[in-house]
Amino acid sequence: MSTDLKSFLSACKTLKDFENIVYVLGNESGDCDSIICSLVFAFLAYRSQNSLKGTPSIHYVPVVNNKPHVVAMRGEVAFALEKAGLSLNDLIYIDDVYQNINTVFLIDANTLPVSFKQQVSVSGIIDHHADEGLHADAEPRIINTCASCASLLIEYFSIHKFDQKLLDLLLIPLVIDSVNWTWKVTDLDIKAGRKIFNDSDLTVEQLRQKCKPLHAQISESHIDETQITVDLLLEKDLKTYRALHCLYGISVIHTSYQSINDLESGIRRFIACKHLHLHVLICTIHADDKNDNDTEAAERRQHSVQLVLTCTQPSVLDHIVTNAKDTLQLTFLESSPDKTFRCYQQARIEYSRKKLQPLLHSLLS
Ligand SMILES: [Mn+2]
Repeated sequence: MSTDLKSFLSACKTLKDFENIVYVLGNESGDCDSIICSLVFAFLAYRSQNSLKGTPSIHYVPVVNNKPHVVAMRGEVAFALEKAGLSLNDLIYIDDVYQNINTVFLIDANTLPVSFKQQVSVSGIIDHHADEGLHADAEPRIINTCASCASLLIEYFSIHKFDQKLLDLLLIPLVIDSVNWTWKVTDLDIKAGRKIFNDSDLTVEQLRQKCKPLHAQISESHIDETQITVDLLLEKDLKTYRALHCLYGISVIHTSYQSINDLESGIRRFIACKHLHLHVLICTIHADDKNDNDTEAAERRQHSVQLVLTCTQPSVLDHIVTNAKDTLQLTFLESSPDKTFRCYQQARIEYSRKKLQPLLHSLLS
């Protein structure tokens, strides 16, 4: 029985009995939350089953739903793995196991990737995105709003003994996704934070203070997005969705669109290569919050959002903008002469991808 993550992952790589494998799949963006949560879930599911029955009958294998060279662009993933004594090479990537997948457990997602061609059953779901209402038989089927999927995992495994090391690892996506306890924090996240620090009285502000050094380390691990190619940048945090007659992608970056060289031609190339009808780029710019020493300052924290919409049919963009501009409070910035590439300032910053996508989806259906 593997007692640490590294030997667990190498044992997973040698499994041959594909019928009994449940692949624990994170979401397509291959972000830190997805990767760490699918890893920890698979490890704990394997271990808790092992302690119950001896030899596990089901093998839970964590899978990164993205390509290694794209995940390598996420400095924070390498940072988190390093804390757990792992490297990017220890992970199992979708392309290596795709052919063998019969059953998946979805973590940080509640639908199968649009790229899946074969028949796959979904055995369970733990996720914090908008519920798309699919896979009703999944057990468990936990879909709750909170900053990080890590909080749901901590709740789910609360009856088991959690090693501090695993809790410390889950703290990393929690700090990233809550922007150090200032963004989308719910009671579930606070509960998880209290469990991690083994202190049931901690306030959000205390959690924020405690995690400040970690948050600073995470920020330093980020790769400078202005230094990587447009194609890689758009792919780095991409999610693809299928609407009635349309395949669309939403990428998130953390710099202004103006700072990216050749963005427009890059997006057009990307759309053609990914067979997308529409691409939405969300530019989320968090100001440096090193000087925030109090909650009030955190609330005043500068955070701005730009939306870049690209579609070969300008009428589709007309439709989206006409119907979403009030909700999102869009201000026009610029567009290509043919209006198939448009940039807006988005005042409603709480419409991140999680909230924007269902809105977009309803407009495209
Ligand atoms: Mn997540």
